[in-house]
Amino acid sequence: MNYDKIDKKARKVMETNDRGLYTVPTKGLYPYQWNWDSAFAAWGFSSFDPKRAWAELETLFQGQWDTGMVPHIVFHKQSYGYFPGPDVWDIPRVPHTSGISQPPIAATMARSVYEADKHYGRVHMELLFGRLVSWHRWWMRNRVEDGMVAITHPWESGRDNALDWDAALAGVDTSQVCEYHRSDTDHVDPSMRPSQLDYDRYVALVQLARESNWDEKTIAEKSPFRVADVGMTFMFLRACRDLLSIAAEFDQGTDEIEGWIQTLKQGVKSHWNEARGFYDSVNLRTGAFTNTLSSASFLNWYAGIRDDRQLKHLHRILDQVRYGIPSLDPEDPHFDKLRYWRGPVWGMMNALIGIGLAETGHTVLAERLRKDTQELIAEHGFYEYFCPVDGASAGGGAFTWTAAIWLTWAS
Ligand code: 2M8
Repeated sequence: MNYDKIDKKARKVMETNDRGLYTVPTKGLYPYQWNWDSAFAAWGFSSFDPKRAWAELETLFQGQWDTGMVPHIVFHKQSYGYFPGPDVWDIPRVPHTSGISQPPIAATMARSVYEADKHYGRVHMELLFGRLVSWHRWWMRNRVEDGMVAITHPWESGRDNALDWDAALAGVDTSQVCEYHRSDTDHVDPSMRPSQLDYDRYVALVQLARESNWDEKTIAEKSPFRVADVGMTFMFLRACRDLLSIAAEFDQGTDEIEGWIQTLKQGVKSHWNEARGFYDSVNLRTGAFTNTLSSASFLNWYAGIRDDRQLKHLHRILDQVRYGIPSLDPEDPHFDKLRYWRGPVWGMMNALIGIGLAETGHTVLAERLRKDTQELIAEHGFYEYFCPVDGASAGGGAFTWTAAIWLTWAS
């Protein structure tokens, strides 16, 4: 396999999705700037163009609200063919944005971008640092409960139709959902996307938050959906550690961030599902575990939590599928090898899990994940996700974050 050629293709994917100062995840299916996709994109750009990498992050933060929240989509330019667009969110600000957030990995990726070229990055980091702190503060103030990070919409998790959300979504009333046309299934086979019932519930939750004027307290009181997402807690804890390291290097105060890390480390304990023997999400409306072993459960090492109790699950799963790590345990009755976040393997999740494993000394496992991902991309292309059983490509093609992790981690 000629990796130089694939490197070139990866850059080409990023260039094709480049809209000047931000990238789209892939053209057609996702025509706007997405939050954590852009963080991955910045990391990818840092391997060949630091200037462009910083622009990606800085453009994302143009969407930051006065509250500190950084939205999951920034609608810089109108583009038809995606639902829900800016008219549905209906938020009076420019640039237009969605009203919910997404996994806060920007501090982690900003640190990587900075470390790739400290000389060029210094001034950019100085400018971005305060914005990162205010976003993290927003999470701590509004979303951290018992040290765990709560999501108010499945889209916030980045793992839209993960099984973790099913029980909480069952309480969402869809009787008042307006008529709408979902565009995702115009681009991708519906069997690889969330169900219609899922979509109705997603839209109902957007309507509820819009009627609450996007006020966090009102949403917390009114919404039936509030889940402590194990993936979010791990990724946020990791991001706080990275923010702390930046703060120390730039002679900024560290006490507040250290406090956040302590709180989140306590919260990690509440994610441990003793009966099932894995880290799990918690339905905050009932206090019940979701009993879901997803790829996000394996982000503990990435968060700096050196706990090997899940290794037996990791080995079992890797023995069961050819390409790890699937987004849902293949032994779960809901496992669906091509349906989005209910079975497929995602390159960027492998990258995060693999980095965590490598950092904590599990080098053989980390290398297995890297090789699996390398093979998937080299043989099938820069797809959004893949079948963990036979590697078949799935979802959107020419995907930014798949190209980004090729350039930075998989190749
Ligand atoms: C997917 O989510 C969007 C909604 O945000 C969608 O399906 O319409 C998820 O995979 C999410 O994690 C990702 O950021 C987004 C764009 O790639 O697509």
